[in-house]
Amino acid sequence: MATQGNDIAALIGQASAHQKWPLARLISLVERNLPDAREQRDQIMQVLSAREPLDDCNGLVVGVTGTPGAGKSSLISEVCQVLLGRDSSCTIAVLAIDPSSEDSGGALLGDRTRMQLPVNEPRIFFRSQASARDLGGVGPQTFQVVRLLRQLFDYVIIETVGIGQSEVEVRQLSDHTLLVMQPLAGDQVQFLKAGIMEIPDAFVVNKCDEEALAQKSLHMLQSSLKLTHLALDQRKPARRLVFMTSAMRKRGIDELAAHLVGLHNDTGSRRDRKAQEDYHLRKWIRQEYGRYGIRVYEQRVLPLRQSDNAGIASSYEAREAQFIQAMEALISRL
Ligand SMILES: Nc1nc2c(ncn2[C@@H]2O[C@H](COP(=O)(O)OP(=O)(O)O)[C@@H](O)[C@H]2O)c(=O)[nH]1
Ligand SMILES: [Mg+2]
Repeated sequence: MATQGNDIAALIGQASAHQKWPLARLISLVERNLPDAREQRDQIMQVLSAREPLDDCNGLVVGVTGTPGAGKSSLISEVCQVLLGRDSSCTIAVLAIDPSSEDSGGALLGDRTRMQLPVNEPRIFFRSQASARDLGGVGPQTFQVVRLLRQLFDYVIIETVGIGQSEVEVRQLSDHTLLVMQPLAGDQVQFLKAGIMEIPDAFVVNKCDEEALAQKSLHMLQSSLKLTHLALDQRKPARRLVFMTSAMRKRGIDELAAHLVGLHNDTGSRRDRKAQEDYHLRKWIRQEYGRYGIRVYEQRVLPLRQSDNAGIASSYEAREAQFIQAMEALISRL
């Protein structure tokens, strides 16, 4: 069922007031991958950007990744409660990506209950996205949902399961990534092996319910970090933030929340959103049309936009539409 322009403006008005049904409806509109879906997404983004430029400094997007069971959901739930408690105008959207198949109702339910988010709190919105097709779960539709949510909420927190590639993907979605680990679970060694210690912006060692265990884990992580720098022959080792938390005992949560507030208030903490858009547009083109599609994009779309001084600075939807036009023109000549 198509949604008309007026309806879209009305939906956005209601979603801005954080009404759950209009939010859910808008999300399903931007998630759709049918031919007429692009036009609707274009309309939605235009209404949103008329209110506030899409690449402006809006919501802070935080990616939370780590092995299953590390305590990501529990931690997010605690951090959200602290954030909401600190500031009565604070709004948060939580997007939980479930990489398992569509029939994983159990897993989704599990996460929803684990995240004991306040039920009748209008300032928090929870959404889960099942994505069986993309490894690690971060698909093109995730990016579109994040683009929407960050215009409407102060914080967008994305939970993804860390299975290698997804860490790279989540970085392309977020401004800041947190890697959640369990103490002494051998996670550090695994991450070291996988060579992804460089990806997170900060580490969280959760389940530090006991002081001794917490200290031991901190040392292990610090030596892992040192080794990574040696192994990868990196530039000067950057100081990596490590948070020690216990979601169960509510320890270290205030510090982590304060860190996020600091990032939220710092306009310099947002990653280049135009570059992220370009990454996701190319990813979609590659998925749908392969390397040929990328060549068409680079040769026919980017120069076109550059001539009017826009380049990748023009809107995602404008470049997407031009790409499709270029493909159609080429196909019609066959
Ligand atoms: N002891 C302890 N258990 C925790 C802590 N945080 C989470 N858990 C437990 O660890 C299990 C997995 O937590 P969950 O938040 O679902 O992890 P996720 O898979 O990373 O989202 C659950 O049984 C939690 O109750 C913590 O700080 N200490
Ligand atoms: Mg979880």
